[in-house]
Amino acid sequence: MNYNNLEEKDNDILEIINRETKRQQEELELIASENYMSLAVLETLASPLANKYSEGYSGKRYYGGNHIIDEIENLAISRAKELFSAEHVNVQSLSGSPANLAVYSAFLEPGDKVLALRLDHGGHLTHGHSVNFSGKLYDFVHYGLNDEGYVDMEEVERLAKEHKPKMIVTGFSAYSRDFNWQAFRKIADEIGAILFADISHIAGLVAAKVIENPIPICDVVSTTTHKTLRGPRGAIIMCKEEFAKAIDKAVFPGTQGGPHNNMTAAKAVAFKEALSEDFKEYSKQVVKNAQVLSKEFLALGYDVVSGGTDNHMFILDLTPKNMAGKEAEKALEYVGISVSRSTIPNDPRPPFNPSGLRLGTPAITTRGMKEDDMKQLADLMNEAIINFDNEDKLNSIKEEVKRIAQNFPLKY
Ligand code: DSN
Repeated sequence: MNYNNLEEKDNDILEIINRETKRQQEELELIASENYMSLAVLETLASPLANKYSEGYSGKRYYGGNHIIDEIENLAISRAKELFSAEHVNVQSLSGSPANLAVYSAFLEPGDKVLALRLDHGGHLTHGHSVNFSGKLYDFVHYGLNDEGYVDMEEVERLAKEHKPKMIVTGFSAYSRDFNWQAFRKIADEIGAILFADISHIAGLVAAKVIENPIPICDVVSTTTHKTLRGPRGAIIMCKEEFAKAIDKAVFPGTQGGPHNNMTAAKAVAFKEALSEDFKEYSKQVVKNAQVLSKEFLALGYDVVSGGTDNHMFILDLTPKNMAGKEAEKALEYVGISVSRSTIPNDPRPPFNPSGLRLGTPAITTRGMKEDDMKQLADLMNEAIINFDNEDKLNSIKEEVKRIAQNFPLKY
């Protein structure tokens, strides 16, 4: 990319940007929540749209001069509606956590009961963890995974009937299997609960119709826009028309001020990209790559939670290798492969150094990697993990990672 003006004004920051860009070029990204946005999305983020304050919604702003910004927001909304078959979309959410805060505040009063997936079984901090606003404000009860590593629907039903939560949360940040949205709908209807899906991880796969669309089934759905959806960092909230006013009020003025219009426009660009045939092919490849990679690790003697994956990620259980997540993450970081350590269900190890790694394929698939590349990648990662204390070996793996990354260049 061209940074002529920055070069003139601030070489300190430019030098750091260049080093980070080089790192992204030369290393491989297997963090399940990361991706590489297109140059078109990136250019839009850097546009003067960022200068404008636009509190309010199209046609009803609290600042003058917003008639063109209204066009941006309307276009983003109409594209998101088409992409997800949504009745109503709010495109102003700044990120996943503020989006979830807005959803809760639209439907709940402090102290209300909510049922969600526990964090250490694949849920998210904003799904009621005690250190997060969600766990402090609302009374969360948690369901988990069964011994096979799948969401335990019997437990969901039992807890729903026992606690009668006002809301049931579906969705996750570390779970590799399809959710049975209809089964959740049935349980929610039986107790009169609001059904909320956080599809931040799988939104791109939903948009590409690789995964069943929960939006027509749930009352409200939030998603970030930068993971499998491959857009700018940010989020949107989708809901049934009957909840539109409550959601919009909860976003602004309830929990946010002015929207970031450059980000709204970049979301619109990403939605257009996601409506293309290319994006459907990309999304299918993301899942194929994750499935092949998980099989390769099983063949190398690792365990995989639930034995495989239906989406873009899986949780590698390092127990058979007698390794801990933090050490494996560190060895992989050394050789230029970014991953995030993860708990496995009922992990005997502490959360800061758990037994697993969460691996995802959205970013390496954007670079153009295919099934054949997964075997080589699994072999290299295994070598790095088992040689975590052998610096010479790690250095030679690092060179190999750099060589592979250079074969799949980024366009930045
Ligand atoms: N940080 C995101 C993830 O890695 O899943 C969720 O907040």
